[in-house]
Amino acid sequence: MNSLSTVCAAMIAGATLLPAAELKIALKPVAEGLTQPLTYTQLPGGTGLVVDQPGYVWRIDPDGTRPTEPILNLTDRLSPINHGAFDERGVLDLALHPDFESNRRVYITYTAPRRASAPEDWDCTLRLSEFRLPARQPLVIDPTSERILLEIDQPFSNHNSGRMAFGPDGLLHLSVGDGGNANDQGKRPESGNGQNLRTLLGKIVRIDVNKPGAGTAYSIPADNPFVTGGAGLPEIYAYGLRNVWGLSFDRGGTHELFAADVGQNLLEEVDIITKGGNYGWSLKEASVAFDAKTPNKPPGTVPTTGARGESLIDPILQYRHPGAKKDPEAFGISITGGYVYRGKALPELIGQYIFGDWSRNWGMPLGVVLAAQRPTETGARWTVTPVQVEQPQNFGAYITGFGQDRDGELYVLTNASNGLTPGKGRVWKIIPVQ
Ligand SMILES: [Ca+2]
Repeated sequence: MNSLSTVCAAMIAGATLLPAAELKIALKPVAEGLTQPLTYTQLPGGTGLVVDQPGYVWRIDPDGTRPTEPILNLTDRLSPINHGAFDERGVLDLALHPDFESNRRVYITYTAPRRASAPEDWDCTLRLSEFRLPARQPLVIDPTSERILLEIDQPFSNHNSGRMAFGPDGLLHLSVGDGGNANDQGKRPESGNGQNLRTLLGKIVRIDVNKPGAGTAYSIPADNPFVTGGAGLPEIYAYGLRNVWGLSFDRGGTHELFAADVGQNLLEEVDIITKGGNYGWSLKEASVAFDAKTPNKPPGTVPTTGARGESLIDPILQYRHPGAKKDPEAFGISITGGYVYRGKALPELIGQYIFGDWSRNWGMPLGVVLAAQRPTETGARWTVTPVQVEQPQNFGAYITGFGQDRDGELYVLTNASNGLTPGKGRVWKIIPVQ
């Protein structure tokens, strides 16, 4: 088979219909004319904030209007990005401080130009910064209020992750990608960042943003897993992750931390993150063994432990990429994490983890909304069900993120193109079918 017919076969496979969906939703437009929205969150009172990857934070007023000027423009602080093309750099996430109403602090992650101390052949520096959003009108994030908390150099342009979630402990959890390229084969000093406890690449870090530490703008929680013993960097909370795209705490239940980890060539996964957990990458891709030399052919022997004898934790769910054969459990090629639904409008979704996949195919906007149901049996995998978008019909978009409002209702963020093409990005609210 020549390469063109391989591509055609893959496109046809990606376009085949999903199994009949038991769950149905409608999407109500919230914002359009964006480029690639990655985050939707709400201020007290219902004003929405939307992160648009090329450098903007927009405000959606409670009446639904979006002012013509962004609430924050970070374009002059970003690393170079490929406008009009696929790119994983830019503004990546925004999170409100748990005490936002009193301190008006917001946290933003973005890719900054490579800092002077980074190796010359590395790409950019992931930056976590605090900003202030004063209560006065007009409501704008003060760009001069930036306080840089953490910088992590990135060897390649992709796999920056940079997703944030404040826990019930008040601590900031930040996912950091494995540094990119592919197969966890980084640049100097070495490859295998996911398992390397001397780098923050391929990790979830947990820090206290409320007080400075020794030589840092943040402090290390006393019970972080590597605070003592010297086995790893003290910021590390969990490791063995590739490129988490979607990090959220369940606002109900036992407040579990869900991370959707984008896979390499075969499998997408969701993990429930626990302190000190090793999630396997790149010894494993989801539940199968991984060898960077044969990324499409998992070795037969599946490793069960990391370098220190610790158990490798399997995902709570995983699914395959669509291939040449029809496969009802091959939902897409790049997972987009969401939230456990704790809203009121869609009772049938309560307690399910609502997420999606960017697309079933690289070249076609075939994003998929998915719901995962917790198993009744301890240790069993969660059951994944496709969710049918009934309205609008022909919902053709790449799914770039999910959002949650003050009431626990969920939002879907989309891009009709696979690149940073102005005008193709939208935000939708998930509502019942009318
Ligand atoms: Ca894993």
